[in-house]
Amino acid sequence: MFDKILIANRGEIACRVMETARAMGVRTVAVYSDADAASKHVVLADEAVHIGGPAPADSYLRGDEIIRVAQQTGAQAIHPGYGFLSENPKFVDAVEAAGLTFIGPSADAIRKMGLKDAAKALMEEAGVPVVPGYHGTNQDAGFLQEEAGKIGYPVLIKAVAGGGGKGMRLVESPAEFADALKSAQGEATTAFGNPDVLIEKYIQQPRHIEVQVFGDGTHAVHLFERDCSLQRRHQKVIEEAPAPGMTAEMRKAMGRAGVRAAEAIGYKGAGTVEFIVDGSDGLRSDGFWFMEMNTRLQVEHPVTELITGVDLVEWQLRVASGERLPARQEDLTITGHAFEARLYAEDVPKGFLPATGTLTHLSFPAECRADSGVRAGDAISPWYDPMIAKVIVHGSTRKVALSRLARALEETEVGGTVTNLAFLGALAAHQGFANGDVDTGLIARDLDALTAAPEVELRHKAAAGMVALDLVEASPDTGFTLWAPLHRAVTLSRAGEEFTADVQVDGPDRQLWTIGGETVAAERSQGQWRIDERRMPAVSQSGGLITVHDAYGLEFTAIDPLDRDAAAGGDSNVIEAPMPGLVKAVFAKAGQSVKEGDRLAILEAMKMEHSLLAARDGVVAEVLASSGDQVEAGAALVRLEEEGDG
Ligand code: MV4
Repeated sequence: MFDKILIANRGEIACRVMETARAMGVRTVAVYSDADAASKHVVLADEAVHIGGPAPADSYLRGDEIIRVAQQTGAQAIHPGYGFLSENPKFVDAVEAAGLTFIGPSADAIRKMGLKDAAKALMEEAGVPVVPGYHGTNQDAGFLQEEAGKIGYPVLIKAVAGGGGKGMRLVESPAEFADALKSAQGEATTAFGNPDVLIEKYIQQPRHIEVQVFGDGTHAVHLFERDCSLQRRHQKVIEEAPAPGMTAEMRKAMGRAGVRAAEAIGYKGAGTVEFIVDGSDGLRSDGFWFMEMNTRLQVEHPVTELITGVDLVEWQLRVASGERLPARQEDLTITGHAFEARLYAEDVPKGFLPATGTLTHLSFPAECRADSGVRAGDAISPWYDPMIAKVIVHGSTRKVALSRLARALEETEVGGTVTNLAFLGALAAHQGFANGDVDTGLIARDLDALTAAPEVELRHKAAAGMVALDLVEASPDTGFTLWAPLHRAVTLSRAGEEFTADVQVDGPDRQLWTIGGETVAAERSQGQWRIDERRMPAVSQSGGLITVHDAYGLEFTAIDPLDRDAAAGGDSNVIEAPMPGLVKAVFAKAGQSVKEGDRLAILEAMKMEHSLLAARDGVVAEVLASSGDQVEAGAALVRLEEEGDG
């Protein structure tokens, strides 16, 4: 086994790898950017080395610098985590050329899976089912259309270099083919510098089921499947293992196909073979097809760990250090069911826009596994993926595990930023999901219900008022009776609506709150406040942002009467870039009338496109950015006329 390894990553996956390394007695070296100098992964490591600026290109993508740090610190191997350098064959070559071990597959195996058409041909040869279609080199438009006719419409055109749905076009009939092909090739050229496409039969109501494989370079085993069908715009939201509705026969067939795929490329380490499954009418043993192979440990690996009892990072370190596969196929079994929900700092009403902020409060119930790279007090910065944590649960059955997930999400508390917690909670309570009727279209179909604003009760408003007026900790010992006025009031806002909360303080343990003409009592006994006869939820405060930790976190803003505009939650006149990125499109034109929620621009950042929406109805005064601009976080893109102007 290695004595010391370097982790070429940050956040939760760097922490995850370090925890196992530590448990195995392996020392760890962290690398970090300026933005991560005090982060959790730096503190967890035995030593940490600064490698550059906050932009990934200046730090976590600097392969040469990372290799130099490994040599300097005496690390024998490099764990790449996921993202960053994890699937970069040139980095693997450089690591090996430096005499170090890459904890993962060979550069050759990564290259073989890098291009969709070549990977598909290889898999077909290895006896892995692939979607019927054309994946050859002839890119002549007339020829491709002929192939589409042979496959039968509807067909899907995909970029061979593609991923995440980029360069993908659904074609329903021959008449649409030529235009769709042109547009797919154009997008593929812009995004990947490679216009080549392949044509596939379109699978209706697809499910995404992937097989976890593990190889030693020659032989491979599989650790069963995960279902990742709950996605929003190709981003996974909730994953589970095993897949609902999976039969023993189909599991065997998929597992075998995964092992064949891994062995065909001499795979070493943890990998995932993704299949598309026709979910329109139950699962069938002949109804799954190879999509792609991810040659790394994946974000959702913990659900596999919880149902198999295997620590996949331990296996990675053992196999990379030269040990044989730690288990035979027949030793591996499934126990119970597991779910993972990805908790993000994002603004769901603003179209799931990534958010930033300092986490003034962060707590998870003891009953779940929370894999996180941040602690209370840490910032979610605009530089990286805004994932706060993965909330992971296990239960004896799917039903038990799902109720544990729902409970864990209800008991998760995040203060200091908006999150997708309520959205995750709504998914965990979704009837179709509970029935196991999952497919990749579920979220889009029920988006309105899943993103509905929660009911705010009087007691929540009173709780926010208590925080704003600093009346939670009031006690006679702190001289309460000396300074307490009989009546105080504060103006708060939530979701653009303002209200005034008026309190009559009857003593250190009793307050009467009047809000919108209704009155509730807050009473304290044995140190616990009750409002309207209900236990007061936990609360947290970050600057002017107050979070009442009920209904997945209700955010209020305290309005300072001396500084109304600043406290009202930002300037609704200006649409700003929420993070650094590339302006992909600007739809707003000066003089144009817009409605709240209208899409005014698209910003590409963190490998995703984000719609920037109008915060209110109004008229566009000025367009300050154009398509193709690289902008900083906070850059003004579109300005609306002052309300009441003109
Ligand atoms: C498909 C498909 C239907 N038929 N291929 C989307 C991203 C890329 N990795 C593969 N994708 C799809 N390929 C055929 N022949 C539907 C999708 C698809 C999808 C696949 C997996 C998970 C979510 C998805 C969401 C929309 C479309």
